[in-house]
Amino acid sequence: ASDPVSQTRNDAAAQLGKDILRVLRRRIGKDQKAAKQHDWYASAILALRDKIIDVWIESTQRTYENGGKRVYYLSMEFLIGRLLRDALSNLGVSDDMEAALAAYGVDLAELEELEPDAALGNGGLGRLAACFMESLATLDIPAYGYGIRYVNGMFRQRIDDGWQVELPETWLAHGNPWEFERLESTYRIGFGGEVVIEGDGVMWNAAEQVDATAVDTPVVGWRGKRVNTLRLWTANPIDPIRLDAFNAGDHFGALAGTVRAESLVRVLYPADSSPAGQELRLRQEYFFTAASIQDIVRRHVQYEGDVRTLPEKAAIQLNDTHPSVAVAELMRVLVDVEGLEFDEAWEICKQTISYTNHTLLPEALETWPLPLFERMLPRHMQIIYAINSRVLREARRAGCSDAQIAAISLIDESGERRVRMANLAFVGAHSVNGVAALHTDLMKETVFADLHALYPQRINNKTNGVTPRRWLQQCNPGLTKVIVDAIGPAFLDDAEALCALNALADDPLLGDRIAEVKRSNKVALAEHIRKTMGIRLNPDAMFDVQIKRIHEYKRQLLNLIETVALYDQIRSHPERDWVPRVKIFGGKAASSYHNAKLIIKLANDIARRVNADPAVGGLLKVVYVPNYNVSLAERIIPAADLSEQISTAGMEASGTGNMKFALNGALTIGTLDGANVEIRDRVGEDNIVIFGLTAEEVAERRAQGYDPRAVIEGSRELGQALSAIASGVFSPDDPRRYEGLISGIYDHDWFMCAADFDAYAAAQRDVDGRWEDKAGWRASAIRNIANVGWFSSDRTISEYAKEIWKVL
Ligand code: DL6
Repeated sequence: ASDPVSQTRNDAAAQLGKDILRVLRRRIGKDQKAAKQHDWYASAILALRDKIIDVWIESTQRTYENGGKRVYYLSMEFLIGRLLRDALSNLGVSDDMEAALAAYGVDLAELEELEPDAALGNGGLGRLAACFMESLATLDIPAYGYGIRYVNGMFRQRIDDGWQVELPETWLAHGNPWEFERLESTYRIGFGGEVVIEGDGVMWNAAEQVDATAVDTPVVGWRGKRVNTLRLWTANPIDPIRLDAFNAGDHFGALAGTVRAESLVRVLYPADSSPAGQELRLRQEYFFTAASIQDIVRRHVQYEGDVRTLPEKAAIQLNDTHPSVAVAELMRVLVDVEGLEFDEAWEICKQTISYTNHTLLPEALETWPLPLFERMLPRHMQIIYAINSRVLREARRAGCSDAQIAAISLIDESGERRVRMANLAFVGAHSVNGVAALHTDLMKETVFADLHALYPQRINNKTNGVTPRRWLQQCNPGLTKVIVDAIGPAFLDDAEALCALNALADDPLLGDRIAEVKRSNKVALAEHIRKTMGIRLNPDAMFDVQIKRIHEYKRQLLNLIETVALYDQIRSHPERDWVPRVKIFGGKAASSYHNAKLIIKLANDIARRVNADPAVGGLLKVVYVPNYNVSLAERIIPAADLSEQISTAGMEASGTGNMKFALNGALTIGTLDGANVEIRDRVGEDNIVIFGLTAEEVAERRAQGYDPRAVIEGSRELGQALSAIASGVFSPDDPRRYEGLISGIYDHDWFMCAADFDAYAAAQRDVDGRWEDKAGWRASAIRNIANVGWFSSDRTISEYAKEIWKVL
């Protein structure tokens, strides 16, 4: 084309093409003829990376020159997924890259598929950290993410005969073109040993030491304004090999230090709602936290000269309690290394640190056996005692009772003595936030009630958000284009501008275009499922999706029971006008979580039976997509019609999948839990299907002595579905397989599947009715897209920045 814009584009693509060839030759060592797909992949990323580096260096310089405050986000997990498409899109060079590669006969989409999914996280908490990193760069806030460079991240899930099998994920097998090792940023991390008095102070003589070395990954903000750093720590032994031992013939013993160091960063613990409780986990937590704190203090002292101004220049956010040993570590550095008085250090610590809580599940609140903690971190234990004595004296002065003091204490004395990491984070922070309004209220009323009474200003809410770049623009380019055509491009820079769609919600033309995009996304997903699983799906059926970690409180089981009930109904009443549905499930279970793994097997057993039954005539299909991860979410969410957000009310802190689905035009069926409450408030109750007990009602039912058996006896549909499952209809090879799972519902039903069943089944029939009103459904889908811009992580981050970190 000859117009100036196309010419500039062509020039940019041609230049990028040259850059790629140069990289291919100079860094990969190949020419165009010899290059394989993987060589093109690496060359494309390295050529793009060169562009990113320029912005990265400029961003860092700008921060030093402005002397601005930096945000440090400490997180055990960063579920970043693939980076190529994200970086291309945020830099605005996707088309150039596509054209540049096409000139060599290479397809960008195919290269994107070669990128491993960086799964350095379990689920919501880790993905939130990744969305936050992108929004921090987008909002031009100088920030570092600090975490662990796991060699094997989240396990790869294979489904063998319906059972989950865990395999190691080798995401680094082909190297990682995004990262930069920073050998100069290496810190020595100690464990164990003893504390001795030395002069006026104390000295911790650690028994064991490893080196933590920084590995940096650039994080590109929208429109490439800023590039921030994700700094992940890797562990190196101080003595890679003990030659004395080796020469004496102890070849394995000589390498023990290396093995011990490497084991620190080998695996991500694959449980997200119950702490692993193992010594290695505490070692991991201290390892990355101590390296991060030392790095933060080093940077501050180097540029500011005085550690006392730390709170003016650094905001440290603890993502859950995993890094909460930071409170004790910062105190140790300030007192033992920098020589401050304890009280002055304590004020600096509180002003610098803030803490986010992500769960109320009591079993998920981390505590460590005191003897283990003391053995591994003897100096930190002393510091924790010193903090505790100050806090408890304050509590006493405030008139707390013995019971309140016991609840506030950093040490749980109720059984075997344990260090309470949530209490440590709470007292060591100036801000403690929940992740949705309901969750924050419940924090005040339940787990932190006594701490809240003592420090009533500390708890605040920051409702989660998701980055609309990855979760709308990149994963759903078709929808993005339709929206740009309808309301212009303002929403690309401000997701709340999507609300302009409200005025067009009933426009049949827009409804048609959005429905066309949805259908083509469904066709693409169906094709992927056909290729990978051999199951054929009807793209005109309703795609009803529940993808998330498998946990009893998330109630995949409720969905499955209702699926069985629907299956029964379709067979009993074939004459009715059933809405064809495809039930899509996906998610991983913690490897030690027996019931969660059984639920996966049940989903697969139901799928096998239902999908092979000619009596349902294609009206119902059930699919369990293996190895659910970020990349799969990017395929599935744009193709979903119905989003299942059905946790027992009061148990899901927020949810973020709920936001992603609504942003892509799916309707939600859900309980009044977590952020569902706020989604309902924004999209309007006519555009979401809410059912079931509220959090308050759940608590009341439990307090009154809930009797699930009586509930089941009162619901024919539920009783039949449960007895079908329990009696082996779906597991003829092992008829008793689900007996225990189902008797759990009869006996206690902690997650209230029975109590909510009838309401859920009725809500599903309501969904059917809405689906049949095509125009109504489309208008609701548009109203969802229009009103969830508020759930952008840009909004969330700007709230953290203004109210907690004071950087905006
Ligand atoms: O805040 C992010 C995410 C919430 O959206 C989920 O509701 C919540 O379950 C999740 N929590 C975790 C792990 N909990 N712990 N510890 O992933 O956080």
